[in-house]
Amino acid sequence: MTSHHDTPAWHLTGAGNMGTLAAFYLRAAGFPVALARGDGRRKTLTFEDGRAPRTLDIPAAPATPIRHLVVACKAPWSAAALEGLSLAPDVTVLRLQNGLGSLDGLLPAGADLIEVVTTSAVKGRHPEHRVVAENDTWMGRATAGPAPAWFPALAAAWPGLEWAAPIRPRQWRKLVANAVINPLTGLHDVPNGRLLDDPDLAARAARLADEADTLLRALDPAWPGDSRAQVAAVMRATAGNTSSMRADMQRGAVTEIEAINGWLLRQADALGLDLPAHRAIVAAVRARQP
Ligand code: KPL
Repeated sequence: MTSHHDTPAWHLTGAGNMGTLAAFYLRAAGFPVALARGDGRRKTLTFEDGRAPRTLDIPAAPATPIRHLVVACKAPWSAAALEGLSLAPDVTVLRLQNGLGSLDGLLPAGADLIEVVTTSAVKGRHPEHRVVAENDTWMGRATAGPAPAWFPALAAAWPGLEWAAPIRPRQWRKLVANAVINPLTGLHDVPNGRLLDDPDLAARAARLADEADTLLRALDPAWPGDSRAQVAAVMRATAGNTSSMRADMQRGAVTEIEAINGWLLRQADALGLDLPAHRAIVAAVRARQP
């Protein structure tokens, strides 16, 4: 007999690029995946490595309550995406979003929150999603501990997926890269690599990286504080890319600034620290969005 512990049935909220990628791998692992709300959707995934395109049908949700949920909507839409969903008291949530803290206060007290940090990249818009890079992906909780029973099956189907316990160092690294690269590329409408080539932008990036290190060191004295170099490596690896915030700003959408640099500012406030470069850039992005 198969119990739900062996074959979790997943619900998905946010069937954009990352949500579609997660649904594709969950399905490849043999797990049912349905949309948490709305009508079913047919997606096409294409790959840059010559693999044939794949069609993915994500049906509408079967019966609730939801026991396994992927949250892959943009961070600012989290509250709206979860509103009215019937979540089991011990729901397992995979959070596949930029930034930190976007589900705080939105989940049942007994929820098992598993954070996902990925360096994979998917482009395009519904219904066509182009998988441009399958790199490393980490899943883990804020605390150390073993992976759930379903994890090995998923890791076998999801290239580069590893369990990270705790997830925090991975999250903080990604957060700093996003906090430096995203608002600068969005405000100046440039690809990521321009932050290496333009001396003025490079200096601003260095200040943002240093301020982030100051805060993260205050939160955890073991934080390595090498963000300048780490972020420069991301800029080099993604030099031709349009960051997600630049893309949001180009189409006049609300950005993830509150979950990225806003999270840094909230932590800094709580510690009585000032991060003037982050304060200024958050204000500049807010002034430019709807
Ligand atoms: O994750 C990213 C994003 O655009 O949100 C980076 C790492 C900055 C790559 O573009």
